[in-house]
Amino acid sequence: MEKKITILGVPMDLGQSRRGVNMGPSAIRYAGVVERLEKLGYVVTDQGDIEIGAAERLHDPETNMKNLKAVADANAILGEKVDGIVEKGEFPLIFGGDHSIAIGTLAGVSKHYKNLGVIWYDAHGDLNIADTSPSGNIHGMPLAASLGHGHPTLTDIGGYAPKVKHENIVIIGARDLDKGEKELIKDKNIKVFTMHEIDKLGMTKVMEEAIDYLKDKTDGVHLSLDLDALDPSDCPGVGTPVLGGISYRESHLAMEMLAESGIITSAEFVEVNPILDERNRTATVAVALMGSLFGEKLL
Ligand code: 6HN
Ligand code: MN
Ligand code: MN
Ligand code: MN
Repeated sequence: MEKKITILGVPMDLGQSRRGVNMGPSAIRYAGVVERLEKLGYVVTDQGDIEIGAAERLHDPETNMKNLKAVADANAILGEKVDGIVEKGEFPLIFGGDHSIAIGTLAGVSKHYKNLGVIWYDAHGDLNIADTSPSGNIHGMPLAASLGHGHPTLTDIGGYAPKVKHENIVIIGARDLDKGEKELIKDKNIKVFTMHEIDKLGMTKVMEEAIDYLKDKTDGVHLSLDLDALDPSDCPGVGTPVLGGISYRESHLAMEMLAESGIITSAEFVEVNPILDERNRTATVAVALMGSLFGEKLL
């Protein structure tokens, strides 16, 4: 991993319908992320937050999407910023904001790799397109958009598509997939470790398989970590909690194994909503997991 980490906050709340997730970056900073990473020997630069445009709050019946333009505009700016961070040889560490920001992060990262891998750590697949979305919320669409599926306003951000190939992604923690998402997973043979596999195989085996699956065919791997992948008892501060999630300890193990593997080249932590949280627990968990991802050891 690079020794220089650059943080960028994205106070995006227009990709879903619950206010407060725009305060995620502040909550993560408040939980002590910079100090935590500096202690590990990294040089950390915080570029602050990018600006998010005004909400349209329109559910456009034509597109079945909410705030399409504002979400797309912010992601285009995010993509350019992230591109600049990678250009300088630094590790981009992005704080959401809702998960729609993965579209911009991947737009910025992916042009630097021939075969970018993505680990999507999430209760959801985020593989909807407007036609399959039950909500019209763009935070349920970023992985699909990055694979080239959906509205061109989203898929073509950064001026190219797709950002990633179906065979280069791994979803971990899924337990709430919509009908269209399941169809896409089967149709494209997307690698998914649902909670069933995590229960059955254990997190060690799941991570070994996930790392093996990506290691040789990718030249960089982005970690997109949605805090709702974890169980709501550990991470109550998320907008779309789903019971029966990954535990705090299993998540540490997953991050530690990623650190050992050395494959991760960029990361984002999303969906922290301090308004829905209890004493900033979810942001605190996020920062603890970043510690493990960047090599923190217990002994
Ligand atoms: N997330 N599948 C649901 C939808 O509305 O498309 C939920 C998406 C949640 C998205 O948590 O990032
Ligand atoms: Mn998500
Ligand atoms: Mn989710
Ligand atoms: Mn659902």
